Amino acid sequence: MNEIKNASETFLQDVINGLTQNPKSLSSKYFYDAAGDKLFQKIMGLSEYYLTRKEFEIFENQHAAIFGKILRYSQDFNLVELGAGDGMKTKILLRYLRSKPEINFTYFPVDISGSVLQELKDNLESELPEIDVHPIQNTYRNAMKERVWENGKPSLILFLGSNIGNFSLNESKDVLLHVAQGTQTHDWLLLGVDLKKDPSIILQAYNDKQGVTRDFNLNLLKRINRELDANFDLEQFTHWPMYDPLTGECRSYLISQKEQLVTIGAANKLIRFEAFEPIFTEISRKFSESEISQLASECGFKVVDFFTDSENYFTDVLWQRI
Ligand code: AVJ
Repeated sequence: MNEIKNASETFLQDVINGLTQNPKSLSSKYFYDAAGDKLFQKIMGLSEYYLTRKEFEIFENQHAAIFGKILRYSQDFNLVELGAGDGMKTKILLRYLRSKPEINFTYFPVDISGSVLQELKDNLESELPEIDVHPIQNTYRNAMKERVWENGKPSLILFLGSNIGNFSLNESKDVLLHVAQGTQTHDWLLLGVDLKKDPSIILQAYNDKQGVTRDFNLNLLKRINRELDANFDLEQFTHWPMYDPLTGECRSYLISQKEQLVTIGAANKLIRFEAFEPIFTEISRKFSESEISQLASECGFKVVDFFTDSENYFTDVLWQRI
């Protein structure tokens, strides 16, 4: 009960802070309530959203090569996944590990969303019941600080699906420094990164024809209405994604279509919007291979190998802690 209260107080605090700043912003980590989880699952199936498909291809074709690097050193380890979500792609890796009797591991999926973690746990209990699963509902940084898995064994940290792209450059360094601080020398990080590519391909992935990504973005306002007793009129906000090839940032905004006042009942606050004022809601950063290598060295890792799909759209890069 206490935890639930704290979580919703933090949510309220973050929303009020974000909406009283100029420019206004809301954190994309709040996209993922039960409805947001469902919408993101729908996004992963869209033809425009290549990211999931490409990472799937990498795992299908290269899982043995990836684990060939890691398992040479230890057959007994902690498998920690930051932002596990529904774990669909990870299941390819889990099935492979389970098929090797000499390998001994416990799986620690970390996610901010309790509903998606429960779904993952239920799914693994029925499909891969031999795997020892310990879900952790937490943010990446807090999970890396608390390290409930710590037992002296080596760790492989999975940070897949371009989840690292959701941070500003400074924040992503900070998250990766938390990973470095929470691991030992020679531990592993498998990092899923979306690569810089033709801007039109990237933009379409965040502006699909069916409008699922629009609904996903707008769902944040719906969640604020429901959980924080607010009255956003969803008809009066539009989805606006844009990609900057220089920074590699795909940014999403919600644009207020008119001058309007919105009440956040839980804080007894009125928020004023000017006509066409944006709320910045999400960043999905794309990297080049050289930027990934630089990030690794800045954060205390060395690059062991890049595992990339046939079109060079996406890469799962294996880092080792130095
Ligand atoms: C789950 C953070 C990887 O940034 O591509 C999908 C979320 N946002 N469509 C991404 C998302 C809009 C996604 N990540």
